[in-house]
Amino acid sequence: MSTLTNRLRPTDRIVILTGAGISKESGLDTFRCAGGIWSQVDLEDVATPEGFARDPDLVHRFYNDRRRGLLDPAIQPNAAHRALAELERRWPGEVLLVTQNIDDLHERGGSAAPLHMHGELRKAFCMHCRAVTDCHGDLSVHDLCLTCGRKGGLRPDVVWFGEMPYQMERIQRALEECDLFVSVGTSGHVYPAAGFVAEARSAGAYTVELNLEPSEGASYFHSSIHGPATQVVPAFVRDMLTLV
Ligand code: BV8
Repeated sequence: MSTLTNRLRPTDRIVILTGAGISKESGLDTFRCAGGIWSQVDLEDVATPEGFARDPDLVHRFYNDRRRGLLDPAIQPNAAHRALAELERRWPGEVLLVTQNIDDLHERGGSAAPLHMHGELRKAFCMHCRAVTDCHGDLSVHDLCLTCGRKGGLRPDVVWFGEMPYQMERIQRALEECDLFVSVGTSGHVYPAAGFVAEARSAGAYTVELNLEPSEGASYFHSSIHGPATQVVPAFVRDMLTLV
């Protein structure tokens, strides 16, 4: 950490990428850990446009269950979400929080505007008129779009495999310009997110991984701090804020 704090200035720009690991201690499953989501259901069936075309009811059930799970009072933002929100608030330089997660725990933990590159569970997308609307209940093929009034076009506003993640140009610009890239709770398995560390590093950023264990992209990081997010993230933010 001293290497990092010796070289950082409070005006430096930070890009943070989070994955399912940051929400694990809040009670949400990850995807590729033992017993994770992709061990319970085949991603081809529920996280691809082809799967949705084949069986929209199955896909709606999959996302309805996860959306309902977010309403469980036991599911709350944790100390890692809150620590990143504090860093956003107190760091004088620009901080861009990019999340692969489709839950709303960053917002509920105090982050002002997380960039959901893989979309959001609590949003619906109409394939007829392309409107994105809030969605707090179940979705089905029988629902009418509140914007265009047509039926059968609503899907979760979630980026599936083979689909373009959101705001990629904005993310690429931030990676080219940042001085520090921090990855939290992601396996580094899914692209293009998994390639962000290499892009940031080649553009001159210092790169740090905060994860339970080395990710698939571990070799790209200047430094790694391994442990549960609710321990390593608050400690990392505390060290960073000694510079402010
Ligand atoms: C695309 C849906 C064209 C939402 C998801 C090269 C370049 C570009 C694309 C590709 C490429 N190679 C392959 C591809 C295609 C594909 C891909 O990456 N396939 C993989 C399987 C190889 N990518 C795509 O299709 C993407 N789109 O390519 O469009 C394009 C091309 C170029 C540029 C732009 C666009 C679309 C990808 C999005 C797919 N949608 N999900 C949903 O249902 O949630 S992806 C899915 O995996 C999740 O959304 C999640 O966001 C994502 C990543 O998973 P993680 O968050 O990392 O979770 P995981 O379980 O894997 O890991 C958890 C980590 O946490 C672990 O490391 C664990 O150790 C750690 N952990 C656990 N507990 C804790 C912890 N850490 C800290 N504390 C703890 N307590």
